[in-house]
Amino acid sequence: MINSKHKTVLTIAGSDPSGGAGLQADIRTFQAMGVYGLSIPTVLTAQSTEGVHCVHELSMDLISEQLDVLLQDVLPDALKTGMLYSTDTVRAVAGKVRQYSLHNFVIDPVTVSSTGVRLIEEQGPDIIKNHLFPLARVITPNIYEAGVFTGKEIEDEGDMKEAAVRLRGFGPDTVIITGGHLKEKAMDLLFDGKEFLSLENERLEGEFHGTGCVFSAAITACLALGYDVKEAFIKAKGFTYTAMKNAIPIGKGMKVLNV
Ligand code: PXL
Repeated sequence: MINSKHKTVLTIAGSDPSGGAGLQADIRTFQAMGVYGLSIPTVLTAQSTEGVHCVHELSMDLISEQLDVLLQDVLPDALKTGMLYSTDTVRAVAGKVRQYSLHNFVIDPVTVSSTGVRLIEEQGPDIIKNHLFPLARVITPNIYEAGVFTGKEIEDEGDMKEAAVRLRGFGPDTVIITGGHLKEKAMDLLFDGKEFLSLENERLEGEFHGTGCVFSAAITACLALGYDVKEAFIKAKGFTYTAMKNAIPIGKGMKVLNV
């Protein structure tokens, strides 16, 4: 039941009909964490647990209008972005975050799908780096994305630390790099400009769809609930790990997280 004490959390992201990733995964996560989910789709995809078939952008006018109509009514306690796809969308979102003074902004800088399909325009990463990162409370790239934004591939913990420092130089308050795909161990690393905090866990066997979406959505929910960034990191990590452990094979492809 919703009451006036409820926190509202907005996701601006792509639609994934399988619900494993994207907007639908964000809303499932918000609901599980006890916050009220608002959502603005940026693109529609045709996809299943087996992969992304195509991406269809919504018009800029529609994305801007969705933002204005919603934000003139409800100012969320936190928000996150997922798949933005076009440079125009990135610019529009940056403009609205400034215009409405939105806070607790978490960026999951989505660039490719787990199956290797491109989820952003060629110039997208540069525009995200220059226009969106400076507005963020937290950014949550995985090691592949961190490599795209810094221009240097990440292979070990040392590379991760170096990348976190460089990424923070682009303007976000805190950087959290997720290292589930690291060779040596599954480790996530936070850097807030003062210190590092790394959280490690046993690697889980199998392929999972939407881990980055669920993790960043859980952090966003925690910020809305008033946790500080380190507490949000620890809670979101535990939440995501449990959801991965209990992941369900709803289709023929990757398992989806059981949030
Ligand atoms: O996991 C990244 C991601 C985010 N958003 C949407 C996606 C995917 C991956 O497939 O489809 C809509």
